[in-house]
Amino acid sequence: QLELELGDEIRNGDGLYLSYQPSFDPSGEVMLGVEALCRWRHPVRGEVPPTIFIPLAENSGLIHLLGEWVLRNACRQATEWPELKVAVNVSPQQFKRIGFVDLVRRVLGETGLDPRQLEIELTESILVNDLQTAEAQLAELKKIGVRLALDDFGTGYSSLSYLLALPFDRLKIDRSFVTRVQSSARGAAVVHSIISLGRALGMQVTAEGVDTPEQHKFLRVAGVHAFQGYLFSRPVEAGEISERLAAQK
Ligand code: G
Ligand code: G
Ligand code: MN
Ligand code: NA
Repeated sequence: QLELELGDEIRNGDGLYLSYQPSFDPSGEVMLGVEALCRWRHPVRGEVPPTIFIPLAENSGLIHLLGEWVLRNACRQATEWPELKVAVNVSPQQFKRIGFVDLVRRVLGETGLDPRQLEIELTESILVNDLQTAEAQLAELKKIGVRLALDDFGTGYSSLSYLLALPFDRLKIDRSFVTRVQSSARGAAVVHSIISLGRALGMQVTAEGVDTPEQHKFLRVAGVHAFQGYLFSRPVEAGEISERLAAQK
């Protein structure tokens, strides 16, 4: 039932929208980019959490339609924010589908967005089963000029050597590691090593889910480039991002 409603919503509803969570430079004051996060305001149920409707879309095939909607809307919006990078989450099914790279190229063309502003967020699970195809696909995306981010880093099962041979521009340290930096020496050591690995390989390193000043300080000293989390900002609607950009000038 919910699945049918989601399909209608994507095709011709007005209940879907994007929230944008900013990321900041180490000072925590300058916005560097935003991550587009899909939201669904259901007429009867209210807000349906993405942890419900994203898996529903993935398991029903609707993720292709939904993903295209997200990509198009995020790219169109991003043209109003030339100073920001805009990150879009892409599910493994979308990434693996023939024609995904063409879709990205087409949406960039239609919206006129500078490819360098777009960051595609992928997780390690894209590497499961067919590493060769994934590598070729990543190379195609790099050719278009978009940036690639490895999301939820550290939570998957891929071999580190494989992962690090791939052309990712950014590594996003999963929230579960960030939570542990203050609580144990081991937690701190793991995060230190992720950061130095990313930096040594020339990647930008983002910390996700930063929600205390102590975590911020630890990560800043450890060399993290970009900060995302409730300490700085929750996801907000597009108008709010525009207002903050205006205030920042
Ligand atoms: O926004 P929130 O933290 O509640 O998101 C929950 C999960 O849903 C996260 O894993 C996030 O990556 C995912 N998600 C949110 N928006 C999108 C989207 O547009 N596409 C995909 N594939 N995942 C999304
Ligand atoms: O899997 P992904 O990293 O794309 O998930 C992003 C999700 O993380 C969003 O749903 C967002 O609301 C959530 N999020 C972002 N910052 C924080 C934070 O500081 N604390 C918690 N608990 N969740 C966060
Ligand atoms: Mn993400
Ligand atoms: Na993440």
